[in-house]
Amino acid sequence: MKKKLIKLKDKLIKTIKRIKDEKIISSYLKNNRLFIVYIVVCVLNSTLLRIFTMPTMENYLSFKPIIADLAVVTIIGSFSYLFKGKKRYIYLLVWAVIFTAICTINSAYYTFYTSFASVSMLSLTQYIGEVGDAVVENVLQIKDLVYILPLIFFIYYYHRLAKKDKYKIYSKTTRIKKFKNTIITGAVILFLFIISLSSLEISRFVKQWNREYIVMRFGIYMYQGNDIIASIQPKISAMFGYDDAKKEFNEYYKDRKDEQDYSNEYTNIFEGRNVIVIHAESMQDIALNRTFNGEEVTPNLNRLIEEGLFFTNFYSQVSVGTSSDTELTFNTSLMPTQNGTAFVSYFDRTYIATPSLMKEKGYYTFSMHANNADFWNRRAMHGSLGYDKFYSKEIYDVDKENVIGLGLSDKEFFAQSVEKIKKISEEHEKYYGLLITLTNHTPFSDTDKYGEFAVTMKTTVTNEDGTTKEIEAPYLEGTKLGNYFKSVHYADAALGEFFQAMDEAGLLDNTVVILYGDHDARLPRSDYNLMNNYDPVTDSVKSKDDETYEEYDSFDYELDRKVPLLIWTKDGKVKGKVDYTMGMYDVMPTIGNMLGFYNEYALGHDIFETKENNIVVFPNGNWITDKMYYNSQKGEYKLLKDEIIDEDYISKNNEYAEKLLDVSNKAIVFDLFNPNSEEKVSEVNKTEAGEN
Ligand code: GP9
Ligand code: MN
Repeated sequence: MKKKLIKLKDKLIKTIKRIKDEKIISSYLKNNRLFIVYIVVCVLNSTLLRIFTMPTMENYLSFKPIIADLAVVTIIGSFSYLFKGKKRYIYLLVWAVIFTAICTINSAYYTFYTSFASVSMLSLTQYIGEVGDAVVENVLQIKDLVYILPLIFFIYYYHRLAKKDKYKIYSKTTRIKKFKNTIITGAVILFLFIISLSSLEISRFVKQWNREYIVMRFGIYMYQGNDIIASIQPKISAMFGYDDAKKEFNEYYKDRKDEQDYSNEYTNIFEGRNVIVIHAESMQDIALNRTFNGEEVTPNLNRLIEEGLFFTNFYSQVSVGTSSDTELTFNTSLMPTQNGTAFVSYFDRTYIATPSLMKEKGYYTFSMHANNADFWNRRAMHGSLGYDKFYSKEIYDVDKENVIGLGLSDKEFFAQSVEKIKKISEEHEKYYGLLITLTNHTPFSDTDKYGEFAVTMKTTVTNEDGTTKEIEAPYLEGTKLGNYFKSVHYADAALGEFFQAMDEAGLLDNTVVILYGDHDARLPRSDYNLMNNYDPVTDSVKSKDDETYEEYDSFDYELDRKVPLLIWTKDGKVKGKVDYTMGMYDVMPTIGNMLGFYNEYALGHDIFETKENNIVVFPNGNWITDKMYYNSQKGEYKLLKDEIIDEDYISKNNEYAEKLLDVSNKAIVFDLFNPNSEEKVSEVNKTEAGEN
C-alpha cells in the first residue's frame, strides 16, 4: 500500500514537472486561443444573465451554474476540432451566436415576465404575439444588448489573430485527438457537476417549472436544453397509440351519456350568482376545530363551516403537480397525468373546464395569485382552462414588508384582490373567480411573521408529595406540525379579513364562495404521533406501554390527509354537513349541478347522486370509499365501517380505479377532448412520414 502511494506521488510530481518543463498549459493556451475565448464569452454571458436578472448574494457566489455552463459549452465546442481551418471558426461562431441569443432573449423575457423563456410557449400562437411584444418592447434596453459585446469581442479577436492562427491546419489524427481530449474534459466537468446535485435540485430539474431555481443552479444553457426536451416529449408520446386510446375513451364514456337527466334538491340553486373560489394552500382538516389552551386555530373557518355546507370526508387527489394537480382536477374532473404534470407538459390540450363552461354562460372568469405567473406554468394553463384573465404577481404591489414565506402575504393578497374584484363587479354583470393563497405553504418557518399563537399545553400535574401545580409544557412548539398550526392560524385570520372586506364592499350579497384545501401539508407522521400521545410531564411521546398510548399508523396518516371543502353563501342557502366520501374530481359535477352546467366527461360524480356509493381514486391507484381505504401498492386495507367486505369488492374497485386513471391520462395526452384531435394526429404522422 505504502509502495503504491509513493509510486503515485512520484507519478504526480513527474506529471507536474512535465507540465512545467514542456510548458503544456501555456502551449495549450497559445494553440487554442479561439476556443478559449469562445468558452469565456459563453460562460460570461450566462453568468451576466443570472446576475442581471436575479441579483442575489447566492447568485454572485454560486459556482454551480458556472460549472454547468462550462460543461455544456465545452462539450458542444469540442466538435469544432473536427472541422478544418475557417470552418472551425464558423462552427464556434454559430454556437456563440446561439448562446448569446439565448441570453439576450431570456434577459428581455425576464424583464417582462420575471421568468425565463420556454420554447413550448411558441406552440401556442396566442403567446407568440405576447412574447414578440415583450422582446420588441425590451430590445432597446441596454442591459439586453450587453451580451452582444462579448460576442463582438469574439469576432474581433478572430480577425486579430495572425493568419497562421486563424487557419491552423491540423492533421486528421491531431483533430480527432483534440476533439477526444476536449469532449472528455467536458464530460468530466459534467460528471463532477452531476454528483454535486442534491435530490431536490434533480427533482426540480425534472419537473422544470420552477424556472428561476433551475437557472440559478443549472445555468441558462442547461435550462434551455431541458426545456426543449420537456416541450417535445409530450408531443412524441402523443404520436403513438392514438387509435387505441380513442377507442378506449369512447367505450368508457358510452354508458355514461344519460347520466345528466337527473335533478336533486341542489339543481340550479345558484344559477346566475357570482362565484368566488378560494384555493386554500395546504389547508388540512386536522387544523379545523382544534384548540390550544382554549384558543381556536381556525376561528374564522370554524364559523364559516357552521354557516355553510361542509364536506367532512373530502380528499384531494394530487400527484407530483400538487397545487396545479388540484387546480386541474377541481376544474376538469380529470386526474393528474401519469408522467410529468398536466399544467407543464399538456397545457396546450383542449379541456372541458369549469371556467370555460361558466364563460359560455355569460360569466367573466378570472384567477388571482400573487406569485410568479410561470409557477406551475399557470400563465399558459389558466388560458387553456378558460380564465379570461390571470392576475399574477405582476399585477400586485409586492414589497419586502408584506412578504411572508414564498411571497406576498395572504392578508395583503386578499386586501388587494378585493379592490380588483370591486372593479370587476362594476364592469361585468356576473363573474367567476379563483383566488389562490400562498402564505400557508411548506416549510412554515416564517413563524415570527404569523403573529402570536402558542401551540403549548397548559395543564395541571401532580407533584410527588401529592400537591398539584400548573405547567405550560412546550407540546408542539418547535415541531413542523406546531409551526403549521401557527401558519394556519395566520391563513385563517387572513380569510376572516377577506370575508369582512368583501362584505363591506357589498360583494357577498349575490355570491357563492367555494373554499377547498388544495392538498395536505406533507407533515411528518412522527409529529402527529407526538400530538396524539404527548406526555406534558416528560415533554415527550408517551411510552408504548402506557395504557393511554394509541399507535398512529400509516392508515391514520392517510385518512388525516383530508382537506376542507366548503360551499358558503351569506344568506345561508345551503347548510349542514355532508359525510359521504368525496374527492376533488367530484367537485365539478357537484357544483355544476348547482350552477347549471354539465360535463359529460367528468370522471367524478355529483356527490348528492352517488352518496354513500362514491369512490375516490388517488393517482397512485389507492382508493377510498365509505367502507374502506385501500393501499394498492401494498395490497393492504383498513375497514372504515363495521361491515364484512369480500374480495370481489376490492377487485372491482381496483379495476375501476385502473381504468379511470388510464382513460384520464389518455384523454389528456392524446388531446381527446379536442374535436380536431384526429386530424392533428394524422397531420403529425404525415409530417413524420414525409421527413423520413
Ligand atoms: C405556488 C403555489 C404552491 O404558486 O401555488 O404550489 P405547491 O408547491 O403547493 O404545488
Ligand atoms: Mn399547494
